Amino acid sequence: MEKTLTIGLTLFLTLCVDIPGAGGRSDGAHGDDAQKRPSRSSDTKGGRCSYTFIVPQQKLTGALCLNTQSASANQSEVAALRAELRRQQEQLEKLHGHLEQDGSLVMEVRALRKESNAMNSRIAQLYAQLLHEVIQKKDQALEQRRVESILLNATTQALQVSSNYRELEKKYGALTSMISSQNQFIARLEKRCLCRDSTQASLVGNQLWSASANDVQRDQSALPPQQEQAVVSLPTTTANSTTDHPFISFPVTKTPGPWRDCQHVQESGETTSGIYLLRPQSANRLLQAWCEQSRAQGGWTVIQRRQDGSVNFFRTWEQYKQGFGNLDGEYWLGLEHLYWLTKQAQYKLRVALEDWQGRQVFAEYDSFRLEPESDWYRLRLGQYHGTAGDSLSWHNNKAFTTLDRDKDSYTGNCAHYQKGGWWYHMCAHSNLNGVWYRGGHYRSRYQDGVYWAEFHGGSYSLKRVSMMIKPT
Ligand SMILES: [Ca+2]
Repeated sequence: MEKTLTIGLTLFLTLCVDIPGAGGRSDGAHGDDAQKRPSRSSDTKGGRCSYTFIVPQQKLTGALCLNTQSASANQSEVAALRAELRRQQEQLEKLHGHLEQDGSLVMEVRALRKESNAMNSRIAQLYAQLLHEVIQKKDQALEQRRVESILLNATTQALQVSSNYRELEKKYGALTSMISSQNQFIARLEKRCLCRDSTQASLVGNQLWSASANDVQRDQSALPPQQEQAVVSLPTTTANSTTDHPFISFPVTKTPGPWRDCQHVQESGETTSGIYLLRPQSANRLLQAWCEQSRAQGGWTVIQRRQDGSVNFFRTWEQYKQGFGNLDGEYWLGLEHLYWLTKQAQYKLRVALEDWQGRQVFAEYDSFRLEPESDWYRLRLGQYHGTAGDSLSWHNNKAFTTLDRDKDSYTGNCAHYQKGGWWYHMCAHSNLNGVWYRGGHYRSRYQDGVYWAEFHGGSYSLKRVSMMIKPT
């Protein structure tokens, strides 16, 4: 039997037990014991005793069992106590388990803290690295700005130099023009003075002219030494019966020019071959050209000449358009000039060829003109007659092609293979603007010599060639 008592009560129990043979005196004999048990009071009246237990006030958490009956009751109490003990032990074990769990948690927390510290350290390291990189990038940006500034300065300087160069060119052009007019003025003065020694006077004039014109030409540096010598040992104008030998000659003219073409020059009474100033009708442009006044009745405007390989003919459209080379040597007059010249009248073309054995032939076409640049300076050619054979009629009605402008009928660019601009078909029966090979037959991967197929075939590079035009 179990009874749960509430906490905080003072339990007062009085038990009355009948003890036979036990007198009250005995209590008196043990009065000290009574004193020693302050919580006990006794009442001996009627042979009954009573005990008073004063239980200290305490908090009872578990069940309180009271057994006053028997030993079996005590045993059950013991069993209950044991059960209680076991239960408390279990609780203890649980608590112990909790404690252990708490311990592992602590360990885990420690590990986490450690990890966190490591992470912090790593973050600090990364931050330092980042700072370093940022600083480095700033340095690089500064360096880049410095280089850009240098580049800008260099570009400005280059532009300045270019501008200066253009100014110099202008001044040079003006000086050349001035020399030209002075030369004509000298010539007129000479005539007024009725100076009989015209040969000497013309020599002076020629020297002035040759000095200026020689510089005007772009490819002057390419002239071979013997040609430079030819300039120095200038022949007299009366000796200019042929253009076989390169020389400079600016004749003293009766009229100042410019002329429409070389036939106009001839009609003006000028009979000396040389460089003259021309201005085609309706063309607002001046040009210089070599006038051939001795061969084939004269009056020929030379539009192309090859004789020593001193000028490179592998050039761009713009250069073929404007002309290049040396007027007293190898040159190309220029497609634009040709267009304006052949626009003013009907012209014929004469192609003069000479091989390495000195044999000279010619091919003439009774009409020759070019279409404008918008039609790629297309060739319009008349009937052939001559001694060289016809190697140009195949190119009639063909556009002009250069290394940078492919207008030919071939899938590739013929100018790349033949190393010069021409009115290519697919590709050519003739090309007088190819590579000037010495000695005639040449070895090359391509058919790129100066050739006229009807005269020695395509693998023979001619020694001298010239193309000239004249009104019919
Ligand atoms: Ca082509």
